[in-house]
This record gives sequence, structure tokens and C-alpha cells, in this order.
Amino acid sequence: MGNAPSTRVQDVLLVGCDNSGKTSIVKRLLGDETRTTTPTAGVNLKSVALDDRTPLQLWDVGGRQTLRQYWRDYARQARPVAIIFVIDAADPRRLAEASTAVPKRLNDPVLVGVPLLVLANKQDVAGAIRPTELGACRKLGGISDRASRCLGCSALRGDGIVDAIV
Ligand code: G3D
Repeated sequence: MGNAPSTRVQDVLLVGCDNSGKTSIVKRLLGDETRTTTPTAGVNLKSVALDDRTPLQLWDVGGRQTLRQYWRDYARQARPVAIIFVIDAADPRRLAEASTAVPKRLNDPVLVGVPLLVLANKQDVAGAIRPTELGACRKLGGISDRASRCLGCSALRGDGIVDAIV
């Protein structure tokens, strides 16, 4: 997400459907090994320093349908430097849902041009959609208005998360 050292905390917004693994990813980044998660009701704010560079504040926002209307409010509070869009790659049925729910909320003025990292989570599951199959994010609602990368990870195994973010 950039190489310039900074002491200012940088805010990162984590979005995606419920059950995609957002909270598990945050736990991995925090070094929390517990497997259990509870659905995020509003937003969980967590600070994490992955290396000696910029500390990040992660905004893990609830992904349930009824909560998505609030993403815009959190985005306006966070003014994020990056957005992480988490996909449950093991559940192709919800890809369509994710690909409409997230892109339409990226249009907010405070999110214009903010770089997007798409994490195709649950790569440990046999048959999970590979990041390359997501067509460099083009299947995800035709997002083409910003820099974006699409990478695979597994919050369960801890693979691919830190590398994707630093
Ligand atoms: P959310 O915050 O996006 O709603 P969670 O998602 O982090 O709460 O995860 C939802 C469920 O997916 C959890 O299972 C969690 O353990 C599981 N999960 C998260 N990441 C992975 C992964 O990489 N691989 C696999 N196989 N499962 C994962 P439960 O059973 O607690 O609902």
C-alpha cells in the first residue's frame, strides 16, 4: 500500500459481505489466534503496526445487508487511504451480491480514487475462486475508476494477508 514511511496513522476501510472473513483477517493482522468471531454489528476499530512503517487503523465495518447503508458514514469519518474489499472466494453464490454491494458504495466523493485491494479470502477451501479468475477485479461491478489489485489469502491459515497489505 505504499512505501513511504510516515508516523501518521493511516485509516483503511475493510468492506465486504458478512461472512467473507473481514474480522478473521483483522484478527490475523493483530496476531490473535482465536478462531471464533462474532458478526460485526457496526464497526470495529483496530490499530495495527505491521512493520516499522506507517501504523494503520483498520475500520472493520459490518457487512450484513441492513448495515451496508452505514458504510458511507464510516467512509466519511475514516477518510481512508485505502479500501480492502474482502470476498468469500469459497462461496461463488455470493460473488454477485458482493460485486453489486461494494462498487456502488465506492462512488462517494470521499472515496473517489482511493486505491482498492481485493482479497479473495478462503483460498484454503478446495474449489475457491482464484484471484486471477476474478479477472483483475473487472467482474466486481466493473471497478475501473481507481488503482486496484486482486490477491488471494486465507485468514484461516494466515497466508497472504500481511504480504498483501504492506
Ligand atoms: P466477517 O467479519 O466478514 O463477517 P468472519 O467474517 O471473519 O466473521 O468469518 C466468517 C466465517 O468464515 C467464520 O466461520 C470464519 O472462521 C470463517 N473464515 C474466515 N476466514 C476464513 C478462511 O480463510 N478460510 C476458511 N475456511 N474459513 C474462514 P464461523 O464458522 O465462525 O462462522
